Amino acid sequence: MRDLIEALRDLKESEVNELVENRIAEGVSPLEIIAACNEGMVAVGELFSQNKYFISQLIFSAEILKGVMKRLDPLLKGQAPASTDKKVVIGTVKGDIHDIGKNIVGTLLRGSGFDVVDLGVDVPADRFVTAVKQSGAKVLGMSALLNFTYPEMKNVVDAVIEAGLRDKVRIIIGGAPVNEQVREYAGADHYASDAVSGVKLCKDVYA
Ligand code: B12
Repeated sequence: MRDLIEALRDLKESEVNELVENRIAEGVSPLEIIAACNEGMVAVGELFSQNKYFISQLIFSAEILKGVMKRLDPLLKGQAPASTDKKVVIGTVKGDIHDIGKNIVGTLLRGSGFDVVDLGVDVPADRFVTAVKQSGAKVLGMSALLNFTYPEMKNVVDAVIEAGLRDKVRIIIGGAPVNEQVREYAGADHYASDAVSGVKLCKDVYA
């Protein structure tokens, strides 16, 4: 997958698309392709933090990855029918507009038979709370890719406590720079390093 990781890092759109097609044809799982793309995006992020890439390149990398996801989405969706009793509320926290990872989580959840209430990006705490109340979801998933939005994750957890819902909903957080320390700080129940482990956690809640 090195070639795909490097093509994405170097923003070679047509090469990325060609390599993705080749991998699909070879029978490589879409999840493996996503993992490689993730690595490519981390490399793009590193070049950005070293001032070798600028915001325009960040935007372009996201466009390339969105194109790849459009191609992979139908392969991820699976055959599972939407179920009404397995509900998950997801969203990217206030102040943050990164949504590619969150969308992958949503697609995989739907493919596993979950009914997903996706609140989108830049979601304030009260909207998370309202959605959990209205849907009766037992899982609330938050995505954040900016370290200055960690306090927002804590705000959401605090708002859930204030609404008296804390013992009714399991809170899972994710996003590239998030880790166990952030989970502890925010007061969430679980941290998922990738979409697949996030889906597994949701399955455990509803098992
Ligand atoms: C693409 C990108 C953008 C795009 C986003 C487009 C979009 N529609 O999402 C744009 C150009 C808009 C952008 C903007 C900015 N970005 Co940006 N961006 C990235 C980049 C390169 C890739 C992110 C990505 O899509 N990765 C691929 C996906 C698939 O990975 P993922 O999101 O991590 O998701 C996976 C897992 O984490 C997990 N997951 C994610 N969420 C959740 C949630 C749950 C519940 C679960 C279970 C799992 C889960 O599942 C996914 C699949 O396995 C990252 C670099 C990086 N290291 O990630 C920087 C990065 C996140 N950005 C960064 C910065 C600084 C910014 C800006 C502040 C730049 C600026 N000066 O304006 C702005 C902020 C805008 C805002 N307010 O949100 C920094 C953040 C540093 C930090 N730690 O705070 C990073 C790390 C780059 C860097 N190294 O400096 N960015």
